[in-house]
Amino acid sequence: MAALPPGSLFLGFDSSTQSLKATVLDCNLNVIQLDQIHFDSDLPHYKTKDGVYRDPSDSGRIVSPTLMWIEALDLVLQRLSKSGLDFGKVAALSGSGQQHGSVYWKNGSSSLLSSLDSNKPLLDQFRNAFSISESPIWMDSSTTAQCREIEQAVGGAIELARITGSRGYERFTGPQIKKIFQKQPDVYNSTERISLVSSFMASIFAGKYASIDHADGAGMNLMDIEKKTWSKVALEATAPGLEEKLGALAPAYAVVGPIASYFVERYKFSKDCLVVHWSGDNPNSLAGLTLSVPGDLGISLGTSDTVIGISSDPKPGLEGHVFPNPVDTKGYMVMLCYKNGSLTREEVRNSCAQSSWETFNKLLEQTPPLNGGKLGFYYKDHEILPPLPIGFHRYILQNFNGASLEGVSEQEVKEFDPPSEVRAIVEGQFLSMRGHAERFGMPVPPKRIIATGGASTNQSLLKSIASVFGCGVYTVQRPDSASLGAALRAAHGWICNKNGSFVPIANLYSDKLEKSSLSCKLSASAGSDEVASKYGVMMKKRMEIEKRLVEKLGRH
Ligand code: XUL
Repeated sequence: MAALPPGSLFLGFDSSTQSLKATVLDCNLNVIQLDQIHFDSDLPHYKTKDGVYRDPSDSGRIVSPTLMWIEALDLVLQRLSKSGLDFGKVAALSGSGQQHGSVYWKNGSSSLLSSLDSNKPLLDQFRNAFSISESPIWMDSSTTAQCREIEQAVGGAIELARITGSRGYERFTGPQIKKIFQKQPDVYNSTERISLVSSFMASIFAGKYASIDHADGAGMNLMDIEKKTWSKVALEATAPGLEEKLGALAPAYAVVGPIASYFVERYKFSKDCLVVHWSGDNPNSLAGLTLSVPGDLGISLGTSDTVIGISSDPKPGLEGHVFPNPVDTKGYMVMLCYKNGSLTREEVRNSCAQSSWETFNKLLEQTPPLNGGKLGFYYKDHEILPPLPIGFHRYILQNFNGASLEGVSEQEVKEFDPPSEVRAIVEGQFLSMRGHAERFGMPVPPKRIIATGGASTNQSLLKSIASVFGCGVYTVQRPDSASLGAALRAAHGWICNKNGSFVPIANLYSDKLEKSSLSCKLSASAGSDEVASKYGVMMKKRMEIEKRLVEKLGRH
């Protein structure tokens, strides 16, 4: 097998909701450089809040300006160059896109892509390239009607999950495309190509339309996850002439092509630098966390909180998502996704802990596990799992001793004291993850949990995860596993290309994992089995209350 050439570098990006990050790995898989563009503060003229626009006139509509992502790309390359990165050494690049978000290329834009002028910034050249200037993103929840229509057309929610890996979800790209087709047919008809955020960024680097990869493609309610082709019934249920606008699918480890001459001339990349297909941030995190056996669970604590694991024989159902594994030819990844992650924790921090994480952590640590039976549901944004609207719901469990639910009843209350509120949001989020992971068939208890994402640097949160799940929690050296995973996948794509066929990703790091930036360490030991079992009882009650809330308030 070919080895990574000495002196070569691999560049990974993460085009996420709030920022564009870049991570550079050397050929020993050590991070040598990082940079980040924060949309709200570095590009204030777009006037985004948390990288998005929340549309007050259309409930649940959440979008981001497509051009902002392009401007961020030019800016991050300039910053990397200023801090001394020799782009000429980059053998391959790849990236992560926030999943599900979509970009609509106007008729005629393919010739624009292939003829970029390296004397001009990217932004100037793409101003007229899109038929829609605001890309719908994963936070959008305005397509419930389209989800139900698609489910019905293919034979029901379970059938859609069986084919595509997920039932209809508002943020998934198929329902978003259907809404555009229904509400703005002219716009749909003037679109020659629809990209995901991932394939959109790859297209710019390659100077031609890049395929959607199998892992991110599974987040659209459009791909047959077994055959890894577009599903005819799902396409038909969504919009006419769609297959042509989506282009062919490709494995994540395949190469789109060499980098476009624009980047060779403007940033001095080598003309041999390969663009490896970009994928979703969660699939790339799976790669970056080196999750490899069923029972390894990844928990990403970011704008969205996600739980990811791997499975050789997944059973898609009404809960969670199944995607092909981006670094394997056979396996799958399974995932749960929560919209109310860091931003909601921050809201409670601001109202109960004087806007300070230090105070928040102190309050968390001074309250007992199980919170004296106080249980909370906190949705600052429309939640995905469960499908509930904005709202906070608080309960006190009467007669709760953690042994069984016999004689336990709940009383709804208006508020908790600040310390209880802090513990209630933290325990509530992790209990929900445990409950849904168990129901989705992820191994219980997990063998180990690897935590990542911005909030995984918070030791108090890690301790809570360890005690709710009853297993050790590990952390990687860097919390940004999506851009690290993308850089690793760039190296993987390079090796597969050199080899002329797929190479298991473990071959890249088997002899050097401990010495590389991919190594992980135990950050919180498993809590006591007794406490974990009491949390198990509390979790059952939580799932009961959640079911009732969904029946009463949920999106159907
Ligand atoms: C996953 C999802 C989010 C985004 C965040 O389904 O919607 O995790 O990928 O970038």
